[in-house]
Amino acid sequence: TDAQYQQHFDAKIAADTAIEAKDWMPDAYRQNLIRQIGQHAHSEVVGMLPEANWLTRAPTLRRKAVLLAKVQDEAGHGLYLYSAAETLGCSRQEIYRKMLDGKMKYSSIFNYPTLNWADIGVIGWLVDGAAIVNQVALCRASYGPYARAMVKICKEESFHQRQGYEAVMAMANGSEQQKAMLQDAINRFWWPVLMMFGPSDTDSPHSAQSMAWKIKRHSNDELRQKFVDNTVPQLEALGMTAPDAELAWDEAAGHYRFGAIDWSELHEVIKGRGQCNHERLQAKRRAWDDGAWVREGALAHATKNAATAA
Ligand code: FAQ
Repeated sequence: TDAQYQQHFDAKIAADTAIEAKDWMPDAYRQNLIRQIGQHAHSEVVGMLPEANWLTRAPTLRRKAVLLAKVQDEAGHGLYLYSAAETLGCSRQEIYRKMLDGKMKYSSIFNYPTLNWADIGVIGWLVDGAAIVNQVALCRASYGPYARAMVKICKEESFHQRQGYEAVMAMANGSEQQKAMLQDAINRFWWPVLMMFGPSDTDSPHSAQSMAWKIKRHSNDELRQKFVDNTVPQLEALGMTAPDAELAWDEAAGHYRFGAIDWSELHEVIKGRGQCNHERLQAKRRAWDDGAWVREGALAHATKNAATAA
């Protein structure tokens, strides 16, 4: 009976046994995973755009090769995640379409422009740094296919974070102009990066249930704090500052205290009114339309092969 299935599912969650694709699961658990994994996949795919903007303008061949590899990795992450979502019974086309139609979200951070080369270093360092803190926790998510995809993704993200830090180190040790560019990029990205972790725990509708199901192992605020604690020493090592007068070490708490986040900005960006929301969706819609001939060609080829085999 359903009650027995539910009991079996609850026992697995309690025992930290992974839920697999063919296992029974409550429909709300399935839908919640499709929502989160789908948004995560869309973020990887849309996340290629801000960096792709600088592929043709990277300062050296080495930087260009590294950035190309990183952007390709992001495409790969999108593919693993769409595959993980498909194991839950949704079609890739269907959720991709929802993203193109603005009915499914992707991370707020990719709605900010990349104005200069320093932004690319800062994305690798801070955006991938934030992504790792969030994704390391997801390696232990209760849904097996999602957790396993996260393990591989985290290994690649850690290379991304280091290449970003190496790029910003070069600028921090460079000319006064380079230092100023870096500080400006940090000033623009700092707060939006803190917003990547989602609304505060008191305003996060999905958190309680996702934590009970062990999809999320830590709350949004816990992960945000962990990121700040990791990052401030890196900021200091660069000789740079954060645009936050209240950022300070709290000896008693063993954490860095930071200023209030402007939640209205996150809400505006999530609602589609950020600086680049329109441009990002336009770019993805154009890519979808321009790729129609590839999909048609691949389908015709597969049909021909199947007929030959028969
Ligand atoms: N942006 O109740 P909660 C990357 C939405 S890293 C947009 O707290 P939840 C790597 C949320 O979806 C970035 N929307 O929700 C890379 C929900 O909306 P809904 C991707 C946000 O799910 C680097 C509503 O607000 N990483 O791509 C944001 O429990 C460089 C209420 O929020 C992931 O997606 C936001 N910042 O917690 C690629 C990680 N925050 O569905 C290229 C996986 C919240 O009700 C270059 N996801 N919302 O319409 C998660 O861990 C979670 O989904 C959270 C949100 C923590 C993002």
